Amino acid sequence: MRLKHLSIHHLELPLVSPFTTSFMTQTHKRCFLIEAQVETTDGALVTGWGENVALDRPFYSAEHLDGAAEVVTRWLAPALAAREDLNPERVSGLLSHVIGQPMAKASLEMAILDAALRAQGRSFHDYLGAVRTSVPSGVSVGIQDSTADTVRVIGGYIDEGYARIKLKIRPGADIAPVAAVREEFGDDLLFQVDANAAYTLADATTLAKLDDYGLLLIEQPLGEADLRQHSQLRSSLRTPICLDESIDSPEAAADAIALRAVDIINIKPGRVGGYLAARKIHDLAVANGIAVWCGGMLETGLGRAANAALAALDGFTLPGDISGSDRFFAEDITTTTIRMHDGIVEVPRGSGMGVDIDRAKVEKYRTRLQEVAL
Ligand code: OSB
Ligand code: MG
Repeated sequence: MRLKHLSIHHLELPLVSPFTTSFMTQTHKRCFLIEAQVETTDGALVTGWGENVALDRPFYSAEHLDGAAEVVTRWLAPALAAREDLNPERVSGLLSHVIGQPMAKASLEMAILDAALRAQGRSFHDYLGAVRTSVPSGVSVGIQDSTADTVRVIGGYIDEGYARIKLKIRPGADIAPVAAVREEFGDDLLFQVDANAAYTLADATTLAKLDDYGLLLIEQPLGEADLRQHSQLRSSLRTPICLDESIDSPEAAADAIALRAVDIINIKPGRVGGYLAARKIHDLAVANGIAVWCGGMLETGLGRAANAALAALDGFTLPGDISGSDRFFAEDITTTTIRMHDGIVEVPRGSGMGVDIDRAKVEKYRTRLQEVAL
């Protein structure tokens, strides 16, 4: 197949409530969707969609949204356009001369993958060889203004039926809210925390206090480049260490495992360069006895559908950040949306990534449309 045309739809969706991490507060979700038009070898024109998960500021990873759009349009898409023999499995190799930019690359590969699967009438779930048709649904809870608010907000998600709670922490908003949540909801609650790189090794004593609360894991306590320090911290904590920001490729995952820096990996397809790299990390982790779960980046219904399919692979043994669309959005841009019930979400299994784009909703939330002729 051949890539003929890209439309980049820049979107801004209001969040139902502000989302605060150790690095920023988001009130809106900004992202772009790539609509790729491809011509198959038998001459059919097919459209595929990809979602870019870069944040609008480079505070979580080195990429930012407008930069990712520029990288896609100036360097990535042109590198694919010349090829008559394009297929999803070739995309990452064709883009490897561009250094870094995993989220930009992931979004373009996703659009090509969606188009290729739609051309075959095949679902991503089937393509992956996933067997489970539903996955446990966890929710990521932002830092709240007070411990009382934390308990109230988490209580709401427990009442809704979420299978697992992840609470964002930062220095000064860590032990007290964690202790209060355990006290209120008991030891059976599947509960974990995410520091988004807010600590250093000098905080090892504080972090060790979390060992008293039976957490499933602590996610990314230290800086993204600090594999060696995570290895050192790991030997002084009982709470399992999960890496998010540090794992930006399959190679980084292999290094973290070799350095004994990690017990559990949060796999986010955008952060690691795409869904195919995500599957490689899954396979590598399974082979090394490392548990994985699927992370999220406040995706729209498109990205969440694809994440749910990925999370249906066997090695995803922990609940992911695959909450219902209504966790973040009053209205989504896909015709069917992800819903959580009884602690699970069903994996959408329509053609391609499993869901269809609602063009009226895309137009409603669109701030800019870029056309890229190739
Ligand atoms: O660290 O997992 C994270 C959102 C934006 C940036 C980083 C993270 C997150 C989340 C959201 O925790 C999880 C979700 O999409 O449900
Ligand atoms: Mg995280």
